[in-house]
Amino acid sequence: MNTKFKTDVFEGLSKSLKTLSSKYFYDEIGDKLFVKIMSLPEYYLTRAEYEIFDTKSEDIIEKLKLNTLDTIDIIELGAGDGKKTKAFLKVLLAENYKFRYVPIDISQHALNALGASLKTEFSDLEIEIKQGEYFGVLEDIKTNKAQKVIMFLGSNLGNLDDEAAQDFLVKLSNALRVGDKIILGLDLMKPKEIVLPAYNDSQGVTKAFNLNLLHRINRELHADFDISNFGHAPEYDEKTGIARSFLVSKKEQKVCFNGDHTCFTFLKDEKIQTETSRKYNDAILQSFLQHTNLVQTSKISDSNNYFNSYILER
Ligand code: AVJ
Repeated sequence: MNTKFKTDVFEGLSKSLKTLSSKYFYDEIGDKLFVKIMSLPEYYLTRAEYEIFDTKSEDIIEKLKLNTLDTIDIIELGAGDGKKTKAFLKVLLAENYKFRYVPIDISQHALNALGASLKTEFSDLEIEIKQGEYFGVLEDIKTNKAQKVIMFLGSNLGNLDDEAAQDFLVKLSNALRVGDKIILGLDLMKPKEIVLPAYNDSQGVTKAFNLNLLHRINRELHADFDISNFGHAPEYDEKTGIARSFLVSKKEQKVCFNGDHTCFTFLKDEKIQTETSRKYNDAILQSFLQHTNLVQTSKISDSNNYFNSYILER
């Protein structure tokens, strides 16, 4: 069960630039911390994207140019808490579109919670929960002839390094049929005075979120990280638009797994990279779409121009 986690951690800590994958942030505690992050004053991303869905869902729907003859599959990659999606589905229902909502997530727990809250809020909504990896599920429903709208929100694409993001878009485009659409939510490049505090909030929630990864490794992989010996250090390069978070070793130290079975040494100030959060602009997205069958047909921005909902079409 933990073997993939363990190999990934050992591999990452063996590199000359130590790395841990941000996908391991989201255990039970990590999920709760991320919910807190979403309402932090400094974390503008969620508010900006919610504003788009709250005030401009009509506009998004119009720009999707949906074929209303058939039932549409609205497929969301990553279930989330559904706040933005609910604002969107509400308008689709009000405009009498015939659709099914299909949230895909790796976490059955998150899906159950979302499913239950949707059932109470929208009794007429047709919902089909799919537990699994995005592409596994997309492959399974590829034969389904319905027009698809894929929702991939929250700037989650930004967690992938550039090459991986391009591969992801190629795979996504290959899972779609001509005429299918994507709503892709991306955080935009902006001054570091705005980006950095979003990853280094004054209450220390993001720091706790980052350090939780070490707690999780201690708990699940029987390591002996002394958490107080590590600091939280985000960086943002305005020129490239790439934000990264690091854990920094406050002193020279050794961390061992399973007693003394496997140990890793850390120099004073040595960093572990834990997360990439790329910020986009139109040109970067355009260049990433070059190797896909996708075209950008519109974009909708929030009032601060912090965040874009891009509409793509296969
Ligand atoms: C959910 C991946 C978009 O990178 O901004 C928030 C996760 N990490 N604070 C992001 C996150 C630290 C978030 N994404």
